[in-house]
Amino acid sequence: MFDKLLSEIKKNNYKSISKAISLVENNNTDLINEISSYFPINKKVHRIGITGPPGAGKSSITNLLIKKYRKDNLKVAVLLVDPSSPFTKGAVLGDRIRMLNYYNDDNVFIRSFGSRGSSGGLSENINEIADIFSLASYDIIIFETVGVGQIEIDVVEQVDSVILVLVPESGDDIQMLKAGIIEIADIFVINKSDRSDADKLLVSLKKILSLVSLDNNGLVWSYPIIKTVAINDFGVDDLMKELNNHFIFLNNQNNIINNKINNRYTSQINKILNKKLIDLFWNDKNVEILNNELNKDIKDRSSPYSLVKKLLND
Ligand SMILES: Nc1nc2c(ncn2[C@@H]2O[C@H](COP(=O)(O)OP(=O)(O)OP(=O)(O)O)[C@@H](O)[C@H]2O)c(=O)[nH]1
Ligand SMILES: [Mg+2]
Repeated sequence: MFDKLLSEIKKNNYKSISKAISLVENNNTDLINEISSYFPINKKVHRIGITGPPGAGKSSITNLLIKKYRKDNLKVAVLLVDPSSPFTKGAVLGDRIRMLNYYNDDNVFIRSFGSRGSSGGLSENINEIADIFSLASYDIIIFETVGVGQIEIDVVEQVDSVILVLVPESGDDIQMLKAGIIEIADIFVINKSDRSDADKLLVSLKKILSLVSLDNNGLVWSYPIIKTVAINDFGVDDLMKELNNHFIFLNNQNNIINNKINNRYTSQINKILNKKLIDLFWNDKNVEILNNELNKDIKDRSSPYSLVKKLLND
């Protein structure tokens, strides 16, 4: 059914890639199944997540990474998960304009996604979206997300290497570290290190990292902290070096990459199961039980828990 679309994707046809992504994002199961039938796709795309608070410099860093990867003749896709906050819309527009530098480069694909209102279409189908880029022979996919909401965390959890970008002056960053992103991050960046207090953050970050047990199946990854000044292209070469090191690390330490792959696989199975089970569950009989309850006055209804109990007959 999608033979033509898939063969165009293999030829790196921008429009076809874009169309396939939209279809997948809207949970087009036919296409998702066809993509799955190519599974496993051999080409290893390095999936990079770059996350951090609004305005930390994620896009500035991403822009430099694109430039540097292109110098190495690698194909790069950048997927921006738009912040849901209306306050940052201007910045998203800015990202688009800055990234228009690559408009004429067929080997750079840039697209932004709304994280609100897409009902998780992106985060639910990250694997399929990554597979589309594998088919089109991309080397790198960068997912830029603002590290706040669940959807963003869901995205970041499914990549190979996670960069957490922090800035010296924001106290909230430490809050975010507590919120669990620190366990997901592989590389820490202190951007805007041209400002004072970068070293203060470096010290507290080191302290926090020494407290949190970052377990990678007993294998040692150094969790580098890199100071950068994106506007001067300072430190981003080091970041790229660490990204490459991390990818090599993942691929050398078989049990780790397998662990990541296994987690991804399991989460995909769960995702499919959730959907199928819910669809199966809502047969006519169960819909009737729910409707009966809805027809009652609110004060006469069973609690949601007891109704579920009744629905499950337990
Ligand atoms: N002083 C200084 N400013 C920087 C640095 N890096 C980025 N900026 C500026 O910070 C602002 C935000 O940068 P972006 O790259 O758009 O940040 P972002 O994290 O992508 O922002 P959102 O996508 O809106 O969350 C821009 O005005 C940049 O020019 C830096 O190292 N030093
Ligand atoms: Mg940005």
